[in-house]
Amino acid sequence: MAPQGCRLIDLPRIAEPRGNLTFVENGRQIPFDIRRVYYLYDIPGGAERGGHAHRRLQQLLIAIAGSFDVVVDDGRKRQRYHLNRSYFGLYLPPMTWRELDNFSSGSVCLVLASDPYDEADYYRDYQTYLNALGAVHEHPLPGPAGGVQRAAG
Ligand code: T46
Repeated sequence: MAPQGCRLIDLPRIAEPRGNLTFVENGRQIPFDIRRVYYLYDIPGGAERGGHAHRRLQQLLIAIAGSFDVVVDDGRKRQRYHLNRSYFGLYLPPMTWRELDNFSSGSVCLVLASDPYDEADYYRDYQTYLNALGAVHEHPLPGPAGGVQRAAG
């Protein structure tokens, strides 16, 4: 089972002989209004990103070029997603721990976010994150990532 609330979203794809087009609109394909867009690029081989959770932020992660993995953890369940299609987005609700790795050469991670950047919204320490979840989850299960879920395409 996927961590609480996390899911792959199949985005619209207009396929034409001259190329494909995918779009995202507020309140349509994703469950939040977009208030920030950023992207990760020029990522060196072996690099790891993330390693934190957000108190309130919702995000959609898209492999706009190349591929990478996102390990998602809600304090009870952990799932590794392999993103390699620009028409799939991984939705991450608030209070979701994420770690990104296995970036392919030339990969780009596009992120649509529900709020502007705010360092106060981060849990950057895993134990602090688990403690914050304590009221909700009594038996957190940190541990090695399980099987890989691949965006079917
Ligand atoms: C996530 C993954 C995919 C800003 O100034 N503005 C921003 O919008 C962001 C996202 C970051 N920053 C600054 C904060 C740090 O000084 O850029 C530096 C690196 O940020 P961070 O360590 O958060 O980067 P990642 O790639 O580890 O994580 C980011 C997002 O924070 C996170 O929510 O899901 O990208």
